Amino acid sequence: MAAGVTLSPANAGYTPAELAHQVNDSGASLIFLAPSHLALFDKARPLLKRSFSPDRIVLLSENPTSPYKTIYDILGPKITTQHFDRADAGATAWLCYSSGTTGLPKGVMTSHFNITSQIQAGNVGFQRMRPGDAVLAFIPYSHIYGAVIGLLQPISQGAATVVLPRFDEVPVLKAIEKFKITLGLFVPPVFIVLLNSPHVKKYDLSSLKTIMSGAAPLSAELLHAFTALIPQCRIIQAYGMTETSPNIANMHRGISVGREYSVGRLLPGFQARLVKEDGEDADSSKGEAGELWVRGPCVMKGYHNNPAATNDTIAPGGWLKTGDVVTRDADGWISVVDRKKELIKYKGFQVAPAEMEGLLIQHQDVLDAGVVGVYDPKQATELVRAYLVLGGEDKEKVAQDVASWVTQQAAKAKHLSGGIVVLDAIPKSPSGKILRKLLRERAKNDTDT
Ligand code: 4UV
Repeated sequence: MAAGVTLSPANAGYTPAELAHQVNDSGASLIFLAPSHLALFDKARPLLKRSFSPDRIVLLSENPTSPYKTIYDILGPKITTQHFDRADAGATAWLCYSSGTTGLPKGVMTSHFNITSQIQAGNVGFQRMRPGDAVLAFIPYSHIYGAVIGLLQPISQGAATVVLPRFDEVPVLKAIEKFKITLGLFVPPVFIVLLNSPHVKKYDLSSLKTIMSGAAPLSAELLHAFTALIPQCRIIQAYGMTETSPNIANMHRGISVGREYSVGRLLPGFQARLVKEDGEDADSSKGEAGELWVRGPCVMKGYHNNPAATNDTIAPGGWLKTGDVVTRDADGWISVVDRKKELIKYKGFQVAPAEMEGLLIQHQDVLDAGVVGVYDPKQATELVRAYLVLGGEDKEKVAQDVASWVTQQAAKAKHLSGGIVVLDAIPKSPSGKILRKLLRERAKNDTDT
């Protein structure tokens, strides 16, 4: 980043096709890889638009059997502090992928200015990081939460960041004890796993001062239950999106009783509007809800190579449409009450229904598909459910084949964890648009998966 390049972080759990899509779409010209991902990259190669000569591939650690350079060959054995002044504040620093309010995942152009603004705005209250703090980040760096809050904010403030490749119960508890973690970055399902864990009591978690929960709604019940488990630790809920670098609002000044359902107040620098279906601003004093539109220095530059999607998302005046329906009380506390956009959140990961439907109809026995999220309170996450019109005789067997086929084609978040429901037809509008709202309503009552 300091050298002025744009980084596009890819999910380590991607399939070759998913990785190839991001490499091609982002126009990446250099690939940084852990040696454990060389095999994945080799499988993606036939799908790539450009060929990568060996000098365009850099390994992140030594691997004696491969011809590629490592990052240490480039930086030297001892990494020293250097000042770079090549990066222009408005240049794209980070290109994460997000489906936004509709359609397929798109590259979100996050500038250096967006990130430094986010770090300054976010480094307040209980989310503040300073030297001596240790932040636990198992949230992937391919997601803006991991990238900005888990990596760049602690580094910029002189705090330590402790990196784990994924969330696993015991390694996480061990890391909290060993590294005296002060700030944990969680997503809602993690609270449930730890609440049910027999191991929690075996570790010293007394260093924890704050845990941030983001990327999906955290219920007041979970918040209270976890506070009872680790009483000295404050749970603060944060809300935001890839397109806003990410944090828009959080409980940076703590929670007040009766406001546990809220995602807190706007971060400094953000302005907000609540816009109703008819385009008018909602009257917050009457408790009216509206789609949250925000503007400010953390709002992305736009979608990479996609001016049409950018124009649909950023309204005149610089207002970014979040796709979330919220209310705001007289003290400015915001509550997310609905999601207007198509997006499904599986354990904080994005799943774009349009991408899943496009994939599913490639299966020979899938005649039509509609995909929605269904909430599972036991895991505190949405699951991915497919409504399918199927060919073939034995529909049950075909459905099983489709489910296992998807596990080969897509990263784990996109597997059909919410099951398959077979329909005679997918509900559509006269213009052919899938009526996902009807499917979501149906999902609330369905027991037939
Ligand atoms: O684009 P994205 O995948 O972005 C995120 C951002 C997560 C974070 C994490 C730490 C923060 O401090 C922060 O501010 C944000 O997940 O998905 C964006 C959508 O996820 C839903 C909402 O629909 C967003 O538009 N979402 C994110 N956080 C919450 C949430 C939340 N706390 N409550 C309800 N929905």
